[in-house]
Amino acid sequence: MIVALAGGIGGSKLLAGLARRLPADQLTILGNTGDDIELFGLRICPDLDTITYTLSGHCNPATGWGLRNDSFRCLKEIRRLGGEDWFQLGDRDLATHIFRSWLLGKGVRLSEVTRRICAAWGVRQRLLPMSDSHAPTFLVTDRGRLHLQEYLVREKAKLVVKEVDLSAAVKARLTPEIPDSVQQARAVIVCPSNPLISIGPILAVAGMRELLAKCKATVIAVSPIVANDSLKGPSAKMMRELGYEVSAAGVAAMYRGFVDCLVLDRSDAALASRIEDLGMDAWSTATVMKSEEDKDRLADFILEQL
Ligand code: FO1
Repeated sequence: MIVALAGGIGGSKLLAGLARRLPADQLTILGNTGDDIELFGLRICPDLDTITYTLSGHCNPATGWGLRNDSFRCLKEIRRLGGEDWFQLGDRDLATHIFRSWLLGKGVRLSEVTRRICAAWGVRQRLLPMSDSHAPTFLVTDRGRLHLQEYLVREKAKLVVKEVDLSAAVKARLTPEIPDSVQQARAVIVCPSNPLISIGPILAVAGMRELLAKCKATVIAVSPIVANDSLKGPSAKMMRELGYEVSAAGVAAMYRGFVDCLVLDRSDAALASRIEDLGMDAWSTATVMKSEEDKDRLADFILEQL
């Protein structure tokens, strides 16, 4: 059994490779729900949905989120009625949010709702939300405290970040499925997702770091920072603003204490000895995933080391 911790877009790339290489019943994914937001009375879980749509082959390849060939007629009507339309919710995507919100309203756990949505999309890997409680991430910026999606999407990640507020995740509880799956795992893979806002919330849930530090599995993280920059998204900008070193060594420092090996890009191989000084192995390979072959190659590299 392999357990993978993942956010949305960056994480899904490696998950696509792992899913092609492993039997479906041997891959369990712990998905970030710190990105979740309530809009129009609906619970939107962007990372869980990005993973589901990617593994089912229906994700929009142009954006890395949402559904391929979706339309936006409902959102247009919402705008006409005076509602906000900064968060692009497609018509077919909305069905997922309506269905999820309906079940949550009846008291069904998010883990079970996610299982039903995955089954409907033909996703046979196990996708577990990091918690059943709603635990949104907020950012304290130079223009005040915002929900993560307001910062990322509405403000286009332009504001200066002063603090990542994970207090809701800290108060959230792990689901019973999570310790069970980590204890059965041969390896835990931390996908190349943003360490602050995608992996950070998962690690912040009470007991998660300790669970990973004590488990028998080899814990392998893939650095999302290559050549001192993020490949996509605001990881590097946020790390810089919050005073972290923007490098694979900076990522290693954030994961110190529970990660056994950090996979870094070949171009960063010179950082290996600094990373090893932090008490973990450093393996370098090509980590940039532009094509499906790149995703398979990185998945193969990781699985070959186990
Ligand atoms: N990202 C955007 O940049 N703009 C959007 O309007 C947007 C809408 C959206 C709707 C559903 C969904 O599942 C994801 C969506 N995303 C959008 C992606 C999302 O904001 C983030 O990239 C993730 O939360 C970070 O992992």
